[in-house]
Amino acid sequence: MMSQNFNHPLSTLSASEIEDAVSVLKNSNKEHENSSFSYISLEEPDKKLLKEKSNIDRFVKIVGVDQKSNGFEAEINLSKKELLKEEKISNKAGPTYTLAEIFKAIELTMDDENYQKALEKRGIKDLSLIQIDPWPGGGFVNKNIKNGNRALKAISFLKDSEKDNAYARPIQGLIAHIDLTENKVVEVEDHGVVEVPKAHARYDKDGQESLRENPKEIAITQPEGVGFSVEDNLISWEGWQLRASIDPIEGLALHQVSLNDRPIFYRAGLSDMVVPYGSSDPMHWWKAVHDGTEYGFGTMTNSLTLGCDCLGEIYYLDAHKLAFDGSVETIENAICIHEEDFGVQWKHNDSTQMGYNEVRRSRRLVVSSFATIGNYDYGIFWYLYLDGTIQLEIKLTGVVGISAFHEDIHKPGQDFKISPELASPIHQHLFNVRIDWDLDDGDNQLYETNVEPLPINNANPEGTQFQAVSSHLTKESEAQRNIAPEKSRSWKIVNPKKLNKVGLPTAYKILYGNTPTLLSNPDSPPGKRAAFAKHNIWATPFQNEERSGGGRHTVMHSGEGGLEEITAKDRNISECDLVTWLTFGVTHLPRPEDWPVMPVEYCGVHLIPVGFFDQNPTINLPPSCSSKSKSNK
Ligand SMILES: [Cu+2]
Repeated sequence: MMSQNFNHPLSTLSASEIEDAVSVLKNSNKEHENSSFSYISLEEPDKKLLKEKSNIDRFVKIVGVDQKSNGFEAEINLSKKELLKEEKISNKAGPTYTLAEIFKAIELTMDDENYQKALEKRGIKDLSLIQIDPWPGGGFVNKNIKNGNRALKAISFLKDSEKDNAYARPIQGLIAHIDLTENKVVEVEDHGVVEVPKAHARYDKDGQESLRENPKEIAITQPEGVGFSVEDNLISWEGWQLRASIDPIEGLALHQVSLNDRPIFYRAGLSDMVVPYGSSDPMHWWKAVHDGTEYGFGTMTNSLTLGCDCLGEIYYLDAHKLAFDGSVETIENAICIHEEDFGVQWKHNDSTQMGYNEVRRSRRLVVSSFATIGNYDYGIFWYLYLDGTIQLEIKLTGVVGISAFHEDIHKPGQDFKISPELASPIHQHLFNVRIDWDLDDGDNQLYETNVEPLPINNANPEGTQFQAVSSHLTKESEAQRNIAPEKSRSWKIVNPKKLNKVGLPTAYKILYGNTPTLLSNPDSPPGKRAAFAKHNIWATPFQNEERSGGGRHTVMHSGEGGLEEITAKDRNISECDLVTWLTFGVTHLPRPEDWPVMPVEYCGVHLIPVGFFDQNPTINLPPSCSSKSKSNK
């Protein structure tokens, strides 16, 4: 158990630290007895200070909404047990919704007469099986919501039993608008009755007609023990060192990632994400939720189950969070750490030496977590490899957005039939990951490389030649770039002061596969609110308070504080404490196979050493083969 004293300035917050912080806040300001809380987060110490000394005071931030529905942010010195400052947050760009607000929206909707009448029109009288899903009220704010008030929109589904999957039976056409500040439903939009779909679509085992036979068990065992060690939240493995934590907004965050005592990056986390919908369906066209800043992605982190979520020899880290009512909730097994075999690392079969075969196996360290935000589940998986590669993979699963299908409402290309009665709208999931680089312990530069064919001329008479062209991106405006697979475009983080054996600066490459950018019009509310998603890469000189791609507080906001504003000064980034903001994701065209629950879809980015090492860093791997493997011979 963690004691009240933290082990390291980047140790995760303990339950007792959260309790202390809440009592400091409530003792300093009695009004907070009735506040509801969005989250508590560790105010990470200045990294320069952290490099110099480890005895640093501990600071936290508590964010929430007071009884009058005004947002607040309080900074507390935990070491001195004192409230440093408290600020009101403008509700024009307000703090993350609290669970109390979500419950309130559900209750107000349930009790609303117009809502009940609209249900009656659909033949629904029993409210006990209605599921109401509140969605953020920003972006397209209902005309009856007063300027500066907090709001939610609610859509509904009908279950037929406790265990039913409500999403199979959407109540089409009905949207309730809730003013959280005024405590009332201000409008029930009704776009007309469409029959509630009849078919059920459960995804639990009891909901299936039959189950296939149990597949033969795959047991991952490590009879000699695992190859990694964990102390507090510090993880060590094969030369890698890093800390892992759950940030209430970003979810799984990595800190101080180094390899063989050479720093690579100081911090990486999901700065924001957005899920914009592209359908004209009245139930969906306005949706563009920022799951990080609007709902608190990290606060929705799952407790993982051994052998199901994580297979093999697992080390778990717990996380503690501040619940809306001021109590502490522990998320057991929030972060899963384990090793995975990853096929062949390198191989050569030398045909000149009678097929003499050298082969080494690859493995990776996996640090992962899952968060569920409404109907969707997102896995954040960081992989560290023996060859210096770092991979971030996001896994998307859960239940897609749905409507009761109607041929007058739904359009091919925008709405996809996923069952005879259901249509699912086209949409995107766009993630923005902020990486604060510290490559080889110094200031860094950013380069873009494109591979281009050379013109036919005397030097290239047959037109066979092509070349890589690298350019140094020296200003924020130059570093707002998109992928170009036809040019094998990539970006490189460089430490100009550290040279490798061939005399070139050490570097890491940012490599994407296929990934989209935002498809909403740039002048539309989602285009402005999620401007970070317009480019696959942005770069800025480090500023501690610049942490969120969409803006620090995005509830009801119209785009304040996001990357477009952050980079508006067009600062110099030619050689600095460099931060990159990487946007990637998927454009989701739902298919029948996504129903009733979506098989995992993957997206992400690779960070690959380029001249960071002088040769293949896995050349010294011993040629050991697994003694436990069996074959038919
Ligand atoms: Cu999707």
